[in-house]
Amino acid sequence: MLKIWGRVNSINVQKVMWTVAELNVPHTRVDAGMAFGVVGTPEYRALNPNGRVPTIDYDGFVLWESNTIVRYLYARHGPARTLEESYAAEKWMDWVLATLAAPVTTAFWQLIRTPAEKRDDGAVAAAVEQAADAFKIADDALASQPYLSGRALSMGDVPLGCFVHRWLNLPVERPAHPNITRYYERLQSHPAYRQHVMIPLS
Ligand SMILES: N[C@@H](CCC(=O)N[C@@H](CS)C(=O)NCC(=O)O)C(=O)O
Repeated sequence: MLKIWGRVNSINVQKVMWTVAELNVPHTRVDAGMAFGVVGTPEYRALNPNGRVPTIDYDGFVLWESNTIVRYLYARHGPARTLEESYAAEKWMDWVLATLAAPVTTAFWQLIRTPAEKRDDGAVAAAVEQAADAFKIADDALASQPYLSGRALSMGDVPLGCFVHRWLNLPVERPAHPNITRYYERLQSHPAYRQHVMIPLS
């Protein structure tokens, strides 16, 4: 049986929860992180020395790093793929980590998890500009195909799909990215996305 540790409002946990629901993998989930604690206990640190979420234990195989967990679950339970299909998805997963995650996360933490009087407006403005530039790259890619690595949803869509929900629900002015907007609508046709990713930002 698959066991997942992590609170549901963590974007990295959402990647895993969306994946297990999308692939119909039986699982249990334990709240952990932030107000739930757990991540500081010696037992948890023995599983994940980073003290972060998510962590999984799948029949005794322990794994952390959300993108790696998504890759593992798709390899174990996802549809068969060619090498090229796999790497087309891998590219976007790494791109989100390397290029998109930091500015969206800065804007999210400033606007959603920082009291107004403590906010750094300059940091928000810089992060929003950087995120908008990065989203333009994904917007261009989605002009010619419905999903990031082709005609069907794949693991390559999981990190971006989670960040798209955050980005489009932040209280900021953002440039129009029509293909990203259509992509967000398309993702909403997946019940697992609606259930695990489309939750209010907190
Ligand atoms: N690179 C790691 C990052 C993990 C991470 O930073 N998780 C955050 C939540 S999104 C966390 O554990 N925060 C501390 C907490 O929840 O207590 C991954 O993708 O799994």
